[in-house]
Amino acid sequence: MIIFVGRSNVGKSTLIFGLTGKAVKRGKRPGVTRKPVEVRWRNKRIVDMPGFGFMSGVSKEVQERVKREIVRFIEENTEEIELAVLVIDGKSTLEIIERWEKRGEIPIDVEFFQFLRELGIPTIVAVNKLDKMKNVNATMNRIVWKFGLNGDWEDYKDLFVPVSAKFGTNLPELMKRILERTYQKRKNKE
Ligand SMILES: Nc1nc2c(ncn2[C@@H]2O[C@H](COP(=O)(O)OP(=O)(O)O)[C@@H](O)[C@H]2O)c(=O)[nH]1
Ligand SMILES: [Mg+2]
Repeated sequence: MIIFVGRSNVGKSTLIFGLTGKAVKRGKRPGVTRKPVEVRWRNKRIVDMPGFGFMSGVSKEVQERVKREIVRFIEENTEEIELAVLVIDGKSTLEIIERWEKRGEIPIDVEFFQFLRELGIPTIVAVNKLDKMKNVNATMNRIVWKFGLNGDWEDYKDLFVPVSAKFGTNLPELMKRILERTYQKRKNKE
């Protein structure tokens, strides 16, 4: 099973479609009313998770409930999840992360990244909306640093992949990284 996690509106569903050609249903208020949505692709289960974090018009309690449900789903399926693709919006992510940091909180994307690592779930961060990003290199370096890793993007090109789900930019690279990681897992199990 490969899961796609991230905030609402970062492009999870668009990315799954871009990679697999499978359309995932979109609810009227994605992330709130939706359960994880599953499609099958190359004999794998691809799961589009509800969006976490802030959504306009959604109460703090509902946000918290959605987050708890995502965490529970991941904990209950840890053994089965061979890879998580954490999708972030490359245009707005740094601003959002810095806003959380100023409040003394751990940004939710960073928290999920660490949570997945603690569970030993291989994770790739798809930095989406590349078409809207300026200074890609500098932005990617800062993102890597904000996610708590030492070094530059150069050192983590297999983990942090900028893409444009909408325009298909760099999707072959992301696909390659996904297949590498899922193959690795299989090999380790043998
Ligand atoms: N500019 C741009 N917009 C994108 C990209 N990927 C998705 N979007 C748009 O972002 C919005 C949210 O996409 P969606 O896939 O529904 O996000 P989800 O809530 O994470 O599943 C839609 O309007 C998409 O067309 C991208 O790479 N570039
Ligand atoms: Mg969606």
